This record gives sequence, structure tokens and C-alpha cells, in this order.
Amino acid sequence: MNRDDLLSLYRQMVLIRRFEERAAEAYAGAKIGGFLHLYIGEEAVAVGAVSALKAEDHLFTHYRDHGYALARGLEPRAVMAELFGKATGVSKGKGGSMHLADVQRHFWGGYAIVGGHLPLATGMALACQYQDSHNAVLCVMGEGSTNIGEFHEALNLAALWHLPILYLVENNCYGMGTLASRASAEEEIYRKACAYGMSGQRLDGMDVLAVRDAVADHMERARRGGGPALLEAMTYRYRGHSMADPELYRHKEEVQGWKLRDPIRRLEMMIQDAELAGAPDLERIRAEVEAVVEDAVRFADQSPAPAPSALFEDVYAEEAVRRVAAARRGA
Ligand SMILES: Cc1ncc(C[n+]2csc(CCOP(=O)(O)OP(=O)(O)O)c2C)c(N)n1
Repeated sequence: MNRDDLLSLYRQMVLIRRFEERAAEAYAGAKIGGFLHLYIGEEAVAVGAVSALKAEDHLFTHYRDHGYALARGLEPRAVMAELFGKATGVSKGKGGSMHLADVQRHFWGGYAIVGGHLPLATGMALACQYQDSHNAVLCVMGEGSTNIGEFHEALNLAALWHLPILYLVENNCYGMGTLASRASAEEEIYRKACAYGMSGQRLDGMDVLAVRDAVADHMERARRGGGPALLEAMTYRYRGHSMADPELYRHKEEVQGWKLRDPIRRLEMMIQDAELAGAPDLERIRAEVEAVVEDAVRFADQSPAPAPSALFEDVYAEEAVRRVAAARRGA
């Protein structure tokens, strides 16, 4: 990768970190309601993975989705506004933190039900194959999802039908307060791939380039008809499961230990060691990001709430059907 590409990855990771920190403050200030699952510590996974996608590829993820939305290029203003429940949000303020989406960018969400998006993503991969589009699907989940029935059903069909999909597990060691090894009979999640005859690989999820390389390889293989695969990125969330988590299940030393491997700091050191940029360049990027996030918070705060009359819009299929019919009549 050249200097600009590396700095772009750096910028995105800093953006996600700062965005999440400000979202936490807004939540504490009662500007954001409902659930809020932060992505701090895991930035290298979303940024590395999404940087390996083409615009035509499809992306599905679970409720810890802010990092994916930002990495996929959704406007920070519209993402923050969605968290604030405002009409200017990416889902018009009716989805909230767990349901970010942007159809234009082939970012299909943001799903609150653990494992619920796996059959949908697999169906999208079937559509890609059926339409001979040579696009592939990236389906992201937490390690907790791999103990859910849909995981096994989805992987089975994907392997059986040789679908163009990459399942990417973010193993952040815990599902809510439960250590992965207390919930999964197979601790090394990538080994679950062998039950379906697909390739599985574990990788360092704190290394943005390792994630990018592995996702790029497997997505390209999937696009060329090589079938599905399962990747397990080892990572860690620095904050609680959600804002309501008192974190009684882990020691501070464990959190500190993972922070020593911080993905942003690591990329910073790499860039500086390679003399691609100096401390002032990185500081300038951080200052730019700070301004973008401040602007997003201001925009979200000042935006209007959805109108009561919009309550049923974009909720029921009848409305969509009516609009399509009206458009056809117009044509
Ligand atoms: C079907 C279902 N069961 C339970 C829940 C409650 N729940 C929300 S998050 C979560 C933990 C999932 O952990 P993991 O998949 O590892 O993702 P992480 O939060 O670590 O990113 C659970 C059990 C849910 N949302 N959906």
C-alpha cells in the first residue's frame, strides 16, 4: 500500500474511535436513547475488511455496526443523527444505533437479532450467484453468533451451493458478559468451517493490514466462484458490551493488556517507522477528524425528530408496493 492508502486507513480508524467516544458522551447526556454498542478497540477489523471490498460487493453486519457504516463511507453526520433518532439519520431516525443501513452503498445493516442476518446475507450471495454478477458478500458477526442455529444452516447452504460469501467473525472474547470458551464447545471458532468443508482461518484482528489482506484474498476467491470461507479475527472491545454494562466479568489488567496492542497505535508506529509520515502529519489527521465528529454531533443535535406523520413510512411493504405502482403508472 502507498502512503495515501495507509493514511486513509489510519484516518478511518481514528474517525471511528473518536466518533464512538463522542457517542458515549452523548448517550451519558441523554441525547441518545435505547441501546448503544461501541466499537472502540475493534477498529482494525471493520477498516481492514471494508477496505478490501469493491463498491458492488454487499455488506451485512450485527448491531455493533457504527464502525462498518463509517468505513463503508456513510456520512458521519447522518450516522450520528441516526443514533440521536433524528429525521436526518441514515434510517430517518427510526432505526437507531443497531439499524444503520445504506442501500446505495450496498450496506444492508445493522441487525439486532444475534445471527438473524446470516440467512439474509446468504440469500444475497445466492442472488449474486443466480444473477451471475461476480460480486460477493461479506457477512460480519460476533463469535457468540456462531453458537446459533442460523450460523450452521447458513454455512451449510453456502458450502453446499458454493455461494460467493465470506463469513467474518469478530472474536472479541465475550458475548455480553460470557467468555467465549464458556459458550462455545469449539473455542477456536475458525475450526467450525471444517464441518462444512470450507476453509477457515484465524487472524490478528488488531492488525488492520492482516485483516485487509485476508479479506481481500477470500473475497476475490469468492467472486471467482471459489465458494465461501470463514475468517476469525481476534480482537477486543475496550468498553462494556453496551453502555449499560458494569463489566463485572473481567479484570482491568486484561483490558490494559489488550490496549498495549492497540490497532491505531500500531498503525501509527508502522507509518512512522517506515518514514511515510511524521508525528505532525498524524496530528493533523486527528485534528481534522475531531472537527468532523464535532460537526456530526452538532448536526445531529440540531436536526429535527421524525414527524409523527412519518411513523408508518418505510415500515410496511404495502407502502413500498404502493409507491412502485404509482411510479409505474406515472411511467
Ligand atoms: C437471538 C438473540 N439472542 C440473544 C440476544 C441478546 N444479545 C444481544 S448481544 C448478545 C451477545 C452476542 O455476542 P457476540 O455475537 O459475540 O457479539 P459482540 O457483542 O461480542 O460483538 C446477546 C446474547 C439477541 N439480541 N438475539
